[in-house]
Amino acid sequence: MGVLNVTPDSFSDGGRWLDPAIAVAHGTRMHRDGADIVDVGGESTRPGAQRISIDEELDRVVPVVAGLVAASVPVSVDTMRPGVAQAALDAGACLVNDVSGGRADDGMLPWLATVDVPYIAMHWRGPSDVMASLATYDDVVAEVVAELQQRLDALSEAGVDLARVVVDPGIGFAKEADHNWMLLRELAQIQALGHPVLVGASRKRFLGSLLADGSGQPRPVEQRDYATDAITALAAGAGAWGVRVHDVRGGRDAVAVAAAWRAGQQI
Ligand code: PMM
Repeated sequence: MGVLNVTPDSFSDGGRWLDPAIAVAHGTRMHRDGADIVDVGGESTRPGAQRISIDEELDRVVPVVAGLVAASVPVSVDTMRPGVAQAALDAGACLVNDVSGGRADDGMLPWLATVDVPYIAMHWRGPSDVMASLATYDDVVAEVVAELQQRLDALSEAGVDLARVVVDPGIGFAKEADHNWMLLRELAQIQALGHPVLVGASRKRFLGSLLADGSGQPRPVEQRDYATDAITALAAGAGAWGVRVHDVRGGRDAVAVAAAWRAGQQI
């Protein structure tokens, strides 16, 4: 899954793809480079980010979704709002990626029951402006698994067919670095929920701190792709359904290596 943030303020690619034509060109390039799907988001979720209005989100997202669909690129929409998700589906998107797992908007789950598309439910504890204060766990893996299970139960109660639900541990969302590493180490426990698992670690802050220089300066965002590729290879090797990355070429190579490694032959 290639990341396409049509926002002024996302931590990695904020401001680069605000012009719809440039965004569509970049998304098309990611698809050509091997992204199976391009994930279009109009609202930044970086730590501390403020919410934007639905009109602003629609203005950012819909033209880009439509442009990519016109170029035959499979598109997912990264949104917490059912109104934006519906508009994106109307424009041809084929998957809904909700970082709040339906918790940010009470209308998401009832709406989801009325459509028939795959849905990614990410582990989320609260909006970006407060999530840092919610990163408290006794046992991060057990709690994330339990909270994802609650989302699956809520989805089922709302009438959503669970066969179309992907789960995501929400790397970096109300998580400190060691929470992220523990969740990655124990990915099998997320997979034991019985759903495909998406991992979104690309260029995130915990990679910056892992690769800090001698004086403790974090590795800059644009120099975190090799580490991201290592996570992709390990996640794919562990059987993740998908990875959400900015640099698709490196990610694709990492997936190819993991697939050959698992198969014991070139495939
Ligand atoms: N991370 C971000 C945004 N959307 N969606 C899913 N399912 N999983 C993630 O980990 C995730 C996401 C934030 O990263 P970005 O600013 O690079 O988009």
